[in-house]
Amino acid sequence: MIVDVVASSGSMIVVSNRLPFVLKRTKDGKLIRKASAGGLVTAVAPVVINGNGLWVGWPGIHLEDPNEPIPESDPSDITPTSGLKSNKVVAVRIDPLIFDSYYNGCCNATFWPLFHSMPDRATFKREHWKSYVKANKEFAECTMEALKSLPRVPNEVPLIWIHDYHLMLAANWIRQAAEDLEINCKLGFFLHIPFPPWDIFRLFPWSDEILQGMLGCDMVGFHITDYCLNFVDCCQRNLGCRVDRKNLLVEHGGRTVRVRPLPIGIPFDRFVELAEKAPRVFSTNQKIILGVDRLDYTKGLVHRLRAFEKLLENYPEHIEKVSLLQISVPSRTDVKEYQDLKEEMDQLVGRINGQFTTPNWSPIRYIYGCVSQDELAAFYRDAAVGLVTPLRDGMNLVAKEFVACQINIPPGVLIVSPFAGAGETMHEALISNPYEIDDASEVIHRALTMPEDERILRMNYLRRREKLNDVDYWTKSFLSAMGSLLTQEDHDDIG
Ligand code: ADQ
Repeated sequence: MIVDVVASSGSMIVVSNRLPFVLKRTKDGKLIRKASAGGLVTAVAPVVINGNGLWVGWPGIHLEDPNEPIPESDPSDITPTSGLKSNKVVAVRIDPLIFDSYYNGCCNATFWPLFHSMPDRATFKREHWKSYVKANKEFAECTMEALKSLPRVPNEVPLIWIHDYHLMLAANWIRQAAEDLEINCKLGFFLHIPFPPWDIFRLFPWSDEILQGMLGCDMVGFHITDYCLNFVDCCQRNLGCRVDRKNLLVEHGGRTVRVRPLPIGIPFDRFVELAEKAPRVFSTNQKIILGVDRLDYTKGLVHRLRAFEKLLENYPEHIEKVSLLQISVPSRTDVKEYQDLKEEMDQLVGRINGQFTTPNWSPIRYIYGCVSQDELAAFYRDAAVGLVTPLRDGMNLVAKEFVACQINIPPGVLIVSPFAGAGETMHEALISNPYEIDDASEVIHRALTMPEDERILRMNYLRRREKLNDVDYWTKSFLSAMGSLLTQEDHDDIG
């Protein structure tokens, strides 16, 4: 049962690498806020605002003056974070060189590829690790300041919710500092990317420290059970912890840590509303296959283009009838691997279009940029096929946004990679292994030729599940799992 945990247990402190908005400096030196509107922010911000909470994170800019105040949101801002007053925000300040080596180095050049099971792309540098330790300490200290500032209410225990691979060490320091000061709190962690199997994880030279950091929490959440089992396995094999695989428990430092699969959802109703309002975007009768991704090597974009090319070679009946619309938002553009990927994509799109384009038709339409939420909803709604084929992905929200917007009857078809968390939970999608180009092209053909009644049946199930398990449900599930710790702690025991 989902309960109103924050109301019953006290306030919440959210800790994430980024605050739910970024600060920008205008030409005249004034600091202003720029809102972010992702699903996570939409779901978590109200809990912080309504539950007397605080949000600890880096503000997106290096602030030199430690006393410079955080500005309030602009009166025209109608995003969920507009209610987050500056006194509810703790901006973490980190030396720019340390930040660069922590964020671009350890987080994005080591953990990102390693946790996506791509160790060949990972770099292991002692300097980056040292910066990661320093940055995590900084976040932990800021969180402690936030915790100390909360009013102490009898029988209420503040919850601290730490997000993602940037902050895997912080929990342990927070726990120790809180214990020293005799401040009661409960700590939870959620990892948004996959947790890799032991033989990959142990390649990281300081893997013990990572596990010890995460085990500073009372509960550790992942998208799916496989990642939970990987984590439990690593705790046993790296640290020698006693574990209970069935109940997903790890014993560490005299405490029992719960591990839970908590698949993230999207703001389903908001996407439906957008899809209902958005004007038509495609002027032709051609069927559109849609891909929407950050331009990242984990998303399988090169494999996807090759599968589409194979489709045109093997099934020429789709020529002039089907186009692939690939929308890729620029990401980590100052990193060489990402620049190389952009180059490869540009060349591949050029080559395939050069080979197949006719006077009336081009096979690939490629947008390198961000599109608005309204436009995105219209693309999702009017596409015949949603192609979500990452090589590895924690969950993948695009698959969920696509089905939410599929309000036309008959609907389109979703294709998902089995290597995304979404492939584990969205059972009625067509599953396609992106590494096997021939098979991937067959699956696209199957989607394009699927009978209407099968499309309706599959999409109905997919939509029903995502509506029920939306992002609010996810937030409440997390809080509920944390909250039940307050009363059931004594029962968690590895027998
Ligand atoms: P990401 O790797 O960023 O998230 P994803 O879950 O697909 O991946 O979310 C991307 C978001 O960006 C979606 O909401 C999508 O609408 C938006 N987006 C992508 N391309 C866009 C474009 N061109 N224009 C506008 N918007 C665009 C990480 C993990 C995922 C996990 C999420 C949440 O890597 O596996 O699902 O966190 O936990």
